[in-house]
Amino acid sequence: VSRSLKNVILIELFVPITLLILGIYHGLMQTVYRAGVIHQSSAVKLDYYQGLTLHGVINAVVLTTFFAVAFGHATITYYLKKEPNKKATWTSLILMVTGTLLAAYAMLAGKASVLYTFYPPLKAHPLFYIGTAMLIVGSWVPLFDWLNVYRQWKRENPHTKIPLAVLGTLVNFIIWFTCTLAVAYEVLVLLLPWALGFKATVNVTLARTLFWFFGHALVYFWLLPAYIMFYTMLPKIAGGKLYSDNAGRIALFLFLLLSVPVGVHHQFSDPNISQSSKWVSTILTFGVAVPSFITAFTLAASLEYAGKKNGAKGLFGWMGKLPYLDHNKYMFGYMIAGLILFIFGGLTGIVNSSYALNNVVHNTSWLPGHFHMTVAGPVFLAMIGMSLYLLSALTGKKIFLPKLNVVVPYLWMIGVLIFSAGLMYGGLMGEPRRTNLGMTYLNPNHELYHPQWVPSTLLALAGGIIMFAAGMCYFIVFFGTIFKKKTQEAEVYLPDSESYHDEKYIPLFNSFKPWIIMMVIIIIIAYVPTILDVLRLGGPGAPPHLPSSPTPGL
Ligand code: HAS
Ligand code: HEM
Repeated sequence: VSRSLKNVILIELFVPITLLILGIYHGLMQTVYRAGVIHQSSAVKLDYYQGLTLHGVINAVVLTTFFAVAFGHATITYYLKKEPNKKATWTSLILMVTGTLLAAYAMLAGKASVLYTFYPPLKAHPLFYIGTAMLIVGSWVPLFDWLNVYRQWKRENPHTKIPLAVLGTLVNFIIWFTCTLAVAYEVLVLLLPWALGFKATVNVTLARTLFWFFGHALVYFWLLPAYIMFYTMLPKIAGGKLYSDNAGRIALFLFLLLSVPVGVHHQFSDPNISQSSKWVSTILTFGVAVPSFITAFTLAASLEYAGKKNGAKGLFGWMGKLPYLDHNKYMFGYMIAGLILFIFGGLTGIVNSSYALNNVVHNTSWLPGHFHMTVAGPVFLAMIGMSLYLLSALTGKKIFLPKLNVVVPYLWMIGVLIFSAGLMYGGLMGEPRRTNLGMTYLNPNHELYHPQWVPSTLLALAGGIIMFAAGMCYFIVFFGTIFKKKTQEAEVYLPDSESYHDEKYIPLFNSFKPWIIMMVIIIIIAYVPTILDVLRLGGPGAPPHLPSSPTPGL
């Protein structure tokens, strides 16, 4: 790897991990507000919603986008043995860093407390929207450059299977490019002119719909770098092989088909979208769970094989023969802890997507319970684990405090399980999300005091404290590694699993075109009626109400 690319990747890891200190601090503060430990609207000069915005944006938008680009550079370079273009990598980095600084300024100045979903009627300072747009455009640049590198590789290797990690990276960024087109339109055409004062009003329902066109594909953009690691690295680190290479390909292409057209499942309660569009969204969402089920069974089979290779006997003996605490194989811990969380994250996702059940959980604290077991579970753990791995590989420095490092993911996992259990238990009793409970419901001196939410919020607080402790241990290891002396050759080596069933070359699983065409068709089927609904029912005034339908507007 050239010095230039090394520096780009290292900066792309260093910037978000440093900001993460602020992001994790605000996570803890959220549990403190919610449990009613403090009864105030701000702490350390930062307002409640300002803190929640910083928490969501830094952890779920900045960290994930920077990491996906850095990891993409690493996988493309390692597997295709060709480096991305120098100018493109630096242009992308500069755009992303500048955009992040602009958005960070707006948030820290208290002028953009619009939450990480930033749709109206909440309004931010124009710099927040400009910064976000720059971050997104910066992350587009590598895709077009990687596609060039890929085409060149394909010409030289016409009948070779696309390496799974490269397939995953390209699928992920095609999803990302497609879904961000909608949010770019939302930001540039609807929000920015409104924030700059050129337009007095904004179409809230259209903006929300465009946001969620982006918003659910976003979660798979977060997930796929972790999936790439699970398919290509986990089996090898565990001591075995990937059960089936084709299973990985099918799962990745199914994500390409189904990640975007499911956004309406975030809008089941929006009155301006018809029941039929919502029903289609439920069915497609069940569909997008399929590649994760395929992944669950493929990985379980791969781990079983590894455990048996490591000497396990009996039906479940393999579970005991995996390198959970081997500090030389610490990435195993970061991945398995995330996978265990994802079993619960996935099941709760299916509850959310069931149209009728969604009524019970929507906008309650059940939701943050769900997504801390997904984005703050497999995604976050894989990302911070791999950041450490790349840091050590690219600088030639050994990990600082390896025995502490190996327990970090398990500590985090225990924290998340307790934290999410508290939030979900509370959610089923009606505890709202995005609410400073300490001001009212969790304040014994307030007339709205809800003592039945005391146990659930205390449970979430206990989990939050454990997660915070795990986060601090991680920072000690990460920054400690930066300050160590270089003791080994600085090179990128990614553990690359062999396949147990290495199926022969099948053109359909090695070409993007047919899948992209199918993706566009499914998006049209799901979104044309939805947008028509929004334009028809989401105009000015209250939505029409028919007594025959319990949902207004249909
Ligand atoms: Fe979700 C809301 C439905 C996956 C993130 N989701 C959210 C929000 C976030 C989020 C951030 O339908 C909140 C947005 C907001 O602020 O309003 N979600 C789903 C479904 C899935 C799903 C069906 N979500 C994710 C992932 C996320 C994420 C992944 C982040 C990365 N979600 C919803 C819905 C809503 C929602 C509704 C809106 C709700 C509302 O009302 O607002 C599926 O993709 C999940 C499929 C997953 C599985 C699990 C497979 C299990 C695996 C582990 C295997 C373990 C092994 C280890 C092999 C089927 C792969 C075994 C070894 C041993 C040793 C034991
Ligand atoms: C929101 C806690 C780490 C992503 C929240 C909420 C709490 C919380 C209590 C607010 C729930 C609400 O009132 O609606 C924590 C703690 C963490 C942590 C204690 C660790 C110490 C993370 C990580 C990620 C993440 C690592 C992602 C990588 C989010 C997102 C939101 C959120 C996206 C939603 C913000 C919003 O509703 O606008 N977190 N969190 N969190 N968290 Fe975390």
